[in-house]
Amino acid sequence: MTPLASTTHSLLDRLDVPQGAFTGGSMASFSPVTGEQIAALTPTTAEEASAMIDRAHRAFREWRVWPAPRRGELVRLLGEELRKSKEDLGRLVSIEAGKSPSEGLGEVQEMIDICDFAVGLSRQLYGLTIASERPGHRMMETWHPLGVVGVISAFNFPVAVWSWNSALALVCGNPVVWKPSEKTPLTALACQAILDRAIARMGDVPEGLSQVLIGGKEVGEILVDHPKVALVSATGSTRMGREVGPRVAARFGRSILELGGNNAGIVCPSADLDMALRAVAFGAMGTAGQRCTTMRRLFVHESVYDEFLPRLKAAYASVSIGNPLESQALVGPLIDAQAYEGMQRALEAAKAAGGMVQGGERVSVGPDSAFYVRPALVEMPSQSGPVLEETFAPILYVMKYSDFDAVIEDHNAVGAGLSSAIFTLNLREMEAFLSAAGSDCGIANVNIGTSGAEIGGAFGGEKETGGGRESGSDAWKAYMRRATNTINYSDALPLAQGVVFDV
Ligand code: UN1
Repeated sequence: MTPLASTTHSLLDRLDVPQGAFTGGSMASFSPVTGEQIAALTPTTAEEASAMIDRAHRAFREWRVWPAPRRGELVRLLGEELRKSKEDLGRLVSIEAGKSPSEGLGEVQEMIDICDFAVGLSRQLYGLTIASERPGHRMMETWHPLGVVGVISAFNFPVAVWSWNSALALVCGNPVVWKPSEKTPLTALACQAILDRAIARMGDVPEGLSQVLIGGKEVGEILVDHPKVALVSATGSTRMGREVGPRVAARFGRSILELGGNNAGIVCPSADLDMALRAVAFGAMGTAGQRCTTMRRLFVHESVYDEFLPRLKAAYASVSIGNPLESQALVGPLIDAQAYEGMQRALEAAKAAGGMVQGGERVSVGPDSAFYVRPALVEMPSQSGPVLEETFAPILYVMKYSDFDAVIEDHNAVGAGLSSAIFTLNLREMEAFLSAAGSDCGIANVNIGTSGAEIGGAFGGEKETGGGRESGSDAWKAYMRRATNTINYSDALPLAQGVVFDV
């Protein structure tokens, strides 16, 4: 066994994941840090997956009648267990997704935060009381648990996205069946083990409340098509969402889609350039450009372009790139060879469209099976070719602008609509960007970058990003069904709209 494999195994042992779950199986899993194999898992068969969904559905019948604050108690215990395992789980995220130590820990913090949020929410699943037009009548809306929630998640936030969905689903009265990315199954097993500790402390939780399916697309498809999965919450590419959305809709299931982003920043004449520089650097290079919220396009006003660009180029030339397990480098590896090839293809296309590329080359960190790159900065004459697409790698396309209204048009002229940012000290520009005629994204920020959203707000975006919302605000409503109730406490039966029907 390689040293990294044995480090991984001892972490998994400490996290209470049974040995048999990650050794001796036919599905190899790799770490992007070195490209080495670190585990061999056993894929879930189609029959097993169906049986697990049936089990989850049986759990639903019990869990839905637990008082919501009691369900919240389980999530409170999950938050406690996550606090205890923060270091280990954060390190496992770094091993499996290649995140810097700080970002690995930050992802676990995001899980703790959503648990806290969900615990409070468990006492706030409010409905409205509504005035009835009929005398002696009252109307109200009641929110009920929905059913089994299927979660399909991506490699880049291998644990936080599960927790956004699970913490809310559990307090809302729903069991969860999770199909993690086949690139990051180990962190999923660790999350399940951590939740199992909370379940053991709680005592009488129904069996099958949370389960993990191991495997690729074929296993995810079972969740998508199964009639007992009431809601499919899927995070991944727009291509994936185009398949999942219609299939779930065809059986009248619900879906939450959190798909691609092609997020942009605008640096205005009055921008605090020091702040913009740091925000753009984190937004575009953090997580090696592998966040849905990564900044991929940057519009810089012509009056500050010549001052800002050299500073940005210097940041790109000097950013630390390295092994996240052995250094505090800010940029870790790409997830795999395909990601590297996709990045190179996009850079070639950018050159063909007149782009001037700085960076993007492979950096040698450890074995040849790991793919580290210097983030690429590409000055583009216009927004065309690969700039219109999401390439899941650290490429920032920079364009010069002169007119504010025109840059808003360009900003919105891509398929995706996840996150956006404006850097300005001008109140009019700020408000225009946030207005109905401004950014068309689900997230629009002022003087911060596009990535690193807090859990308190609803997370998600418009257009090809899929329209789903997860995490904070009232995103919980997607995990429940709404009943409208009309109660007649009078001794008469007046009909609505004045209709007469006397028998
Ligand atoms: C994602 O990339 O799917 O806002 C999620 C952020 C993180 C979550 C990203 N809090 O960048």
